[in-house]
Amino acid sequence: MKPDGVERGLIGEIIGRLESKQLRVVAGELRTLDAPTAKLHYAEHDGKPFFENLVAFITRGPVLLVVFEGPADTWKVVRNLMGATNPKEAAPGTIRGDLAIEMAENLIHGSDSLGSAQREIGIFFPHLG
Ligand code: FUP
Repeated sequence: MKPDGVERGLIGEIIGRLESKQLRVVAGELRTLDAPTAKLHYAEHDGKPFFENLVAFITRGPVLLVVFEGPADTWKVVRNLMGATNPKEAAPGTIRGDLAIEMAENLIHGSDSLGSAQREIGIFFPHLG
């Protein structure tokens, strides 16, 4: 969960939606990211016009880092619950569709493939790798 979600007091709401889907929390930590870690995490966006703002946003306060476990394709299940990247286009019923409005403050990140999940878990929870 991104800093906006923590700031807005939406931890319970957002984690609750994933838990209600029957995904299980297997690791979690509230942590303020430093810029090098944020840049590593978002390396695929390095050089894009929004990159510096994205790094400033994601490091402005604590994020809630959570690893969820599910029966299969958990990353896909989470992405479906998150909704589209741009909250203005995210479907009602999704986290972003119901709770966010600005692209730059879209509440939640989720890995977009099994490989991304492995990579990101390695960055934030190296002991789980
Ligand atoms: P997502 O995987 O849905 O989180 O989206 P991306 O990895 O494509 O983008 C990561 C974050 O960069 C988004 F959550 C918001 C931000 N972003 C912008 O601010 N502007 C853009 O044009 C694209 C992404």
